[in-house]
Amino acid sequence: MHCSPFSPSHGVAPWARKLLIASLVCASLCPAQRLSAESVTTTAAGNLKVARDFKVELLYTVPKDTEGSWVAMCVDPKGRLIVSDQYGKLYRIVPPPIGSSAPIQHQAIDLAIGKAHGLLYAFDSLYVMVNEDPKRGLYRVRDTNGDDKFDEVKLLRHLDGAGEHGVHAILLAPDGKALYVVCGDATKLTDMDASRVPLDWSEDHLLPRMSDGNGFMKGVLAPGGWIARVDPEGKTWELIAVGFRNEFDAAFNRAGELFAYDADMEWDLNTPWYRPTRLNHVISGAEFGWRNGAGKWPAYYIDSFGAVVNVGPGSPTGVAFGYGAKFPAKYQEALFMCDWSFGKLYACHLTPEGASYTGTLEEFITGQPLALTDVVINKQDGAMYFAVGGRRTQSALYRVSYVGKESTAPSIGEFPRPHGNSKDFPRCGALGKARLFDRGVGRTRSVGNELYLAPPR
Ligand SMILES: [Ca+2]
Ligand SMILES: [Ca+2]
Repeated sequence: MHCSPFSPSHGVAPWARKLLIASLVCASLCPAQRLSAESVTTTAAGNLKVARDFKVELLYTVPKDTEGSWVAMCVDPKGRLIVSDQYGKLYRIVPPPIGSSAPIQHQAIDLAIGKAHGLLYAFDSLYVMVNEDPKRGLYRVRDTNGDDKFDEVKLLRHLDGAGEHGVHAILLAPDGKALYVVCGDATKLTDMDASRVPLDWSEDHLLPRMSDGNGFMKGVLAPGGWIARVDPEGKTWELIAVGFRNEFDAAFNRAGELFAYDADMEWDLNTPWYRPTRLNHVISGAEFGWRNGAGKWPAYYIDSFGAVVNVGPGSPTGVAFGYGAKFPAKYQEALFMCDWSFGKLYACHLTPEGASYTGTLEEFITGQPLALTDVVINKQDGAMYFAVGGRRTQSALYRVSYVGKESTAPSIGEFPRPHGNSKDFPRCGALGKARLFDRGVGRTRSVGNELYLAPPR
């Protein structure tokens, strides 16, 4: 359908077009390093621009013909990485100790599972968000006999959403009791047992809409990309937020607040309705107002919620907080955000403001090409790992460690909740001040200088 993934054969796929834009930009700036879907090669660590006192190692160049191109990663409790080929298998990787020049050890996980955009090790299981397969959806993979080899694959819920706008990430809930599932706008909503989002979305247009260029995903209407909370057995689903374009990944901060890095529609550039790629603070019950073409909600709509940071053109992929990294405190607390098309790994430094946050972006690591797909922190060795690849391009695994003199002691984690966050009154939006409503009793309420919006109809 519409947007098959990192597939070079689909010229209308947004990432394909972005690659072209990146290629044109690159061609004008650095003719010797042109980027194209067919010719992306591995960039040596020494050719990357890296934040001061950080070191990057190219750990592994993925043999494209046999192991494909890696787009998702997670870390297991022993500090091993599990990665997924976009169109193939899962692999388990033992990275060499930091400072050692030994090669990585890795092996294929020989089970009928792979083709994932999201991986998570939790509840003594590997959760896999299978995308490029007719049997796509949320899976649980376990080692049932304790021999350190996975042997059971169980489909928890089929999800209807293929390709680059389909089934994406899976996260552990901050209370450690549930999972959060992240899906792009081509993923149909699955049956929900509950919803924090008022179930009354519509296209909400007064004037006729101009559809996306070339009619791209014309039939894909509200609510767009969505995030749901799911129990570890995959049985009970609760809708948390909707209205994203294509948030490939998301992450919780220490305070339990969720952030998603949403995509833009690059064909909207220079139109009044263009929304840049942006970091959204995913508050309970939010509707971020993605709509096809000219119908999308601008950030100033009172019933939407703006961005923590507007990033600009790009292709958002993996995100991760720096918690657990042996980095200076500033970077332990940063949210790392991968941009696939422009080869930028941002460190976003967040500051509470009102009921939400503001953030400043730092280009932590950049390269041409550096088609970033996912980033994780390995708490066992305190290093960051990131993968490049996607759309069958040349893939590789890199490691980032801190080699400067600042303390890398665990940050004390004083990451305050934004003002106005409470269990009883989930925030539904903010433009400077908090605007909350009480879904529990269904009435409007104001506290202090905060305005609580009317309850859902
Ligand atoms: Ca086993
Ligand atoms: Ca990820």
